[in-house]
Amino acid sequence: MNAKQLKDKANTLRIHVLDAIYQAGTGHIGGDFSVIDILTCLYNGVMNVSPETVDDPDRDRFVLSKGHSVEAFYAVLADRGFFPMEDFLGTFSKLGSKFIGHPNNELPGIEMNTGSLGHGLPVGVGMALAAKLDKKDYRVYVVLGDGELAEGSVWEAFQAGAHFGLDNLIAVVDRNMLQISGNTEDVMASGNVADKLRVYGWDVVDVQDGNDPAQLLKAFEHCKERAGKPHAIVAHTIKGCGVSFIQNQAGWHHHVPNKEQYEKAMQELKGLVK
Ligand SMILES: Cc1ncc(C[n+]2csc(CCOP(=O)(O)OP(=O)(O)O)c2C)c(N)n1
Ligand SMILES: [Mg+2]
Repeated sequence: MNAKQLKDKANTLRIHVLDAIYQAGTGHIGGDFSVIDILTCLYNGVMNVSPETVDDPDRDRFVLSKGHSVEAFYAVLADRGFFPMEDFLGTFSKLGSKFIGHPNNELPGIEMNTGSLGHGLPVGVGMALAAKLDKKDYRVYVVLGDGELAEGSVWEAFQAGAHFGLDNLIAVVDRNMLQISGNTEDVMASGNVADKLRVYGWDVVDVQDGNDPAQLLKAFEHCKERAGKPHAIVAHTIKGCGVSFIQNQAGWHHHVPNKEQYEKAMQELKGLVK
């Protein structure tokens, strides 16, 4: 799939995410729209995983460490055929549904339950180290939020990843400059994340537009070609990307659109897909 097709797919999936959140009356729309281009690329060309290979020991592993962006994750997995889209859209966040408000590993294709920030990368390090010990070729992809970088466990994992030379580990930081309560640099400054990770011994690609599949695909390709160090992609994204009044607003981290906002957002997103 080329970059244009991936962007169209991501925007179509934004429409499903909007529907799911509006109908359920809950969800994290800002982080979903920030990360959905990254997830769309990973599951449509980058990672070696499919609905037929969810139990294959050689499959690539994926962990959504910023688990609150689960609506984007469910939409991308449904689109790839891991489960029916209607099951997600029809039951999301309802009593008894497996489609709960954070990733649920009872669903096919979900490796790890996440939501408590700061745990995905440490587990990803373990998965990548296991591949090395078992002499397997699979890669491990972990997506983190930039607010999540305030968790100390993340930095222990960055250190361990370099220590063990885990070049089969790819950490993607969704660098949208916002977290739940405001700008990341006001809440807990991360500064130049790429520079920090280089000092930690990681191979780093700074992606200027982390909502552009063309730039993301190039970065993922680079990671596959380089050996010796773990890889980090610092993806400079826009939180809420795709809807004018949602993007770059901390208040939309966990805000649910009312009817008027839903209709306006839907109109804007449909305009993007054409
Ligand atoms: C350990 C932990 N502390 C607090 C929270 C509450 N929380 C949920 S999302 C969030 C902000 C995350 O910001 P960021 O990682 O930047 O995500 P994004 O901007 O991509 O939505 C917080 C603090 C949590 N889920 N886990
Ligand atoms: Mg953020």
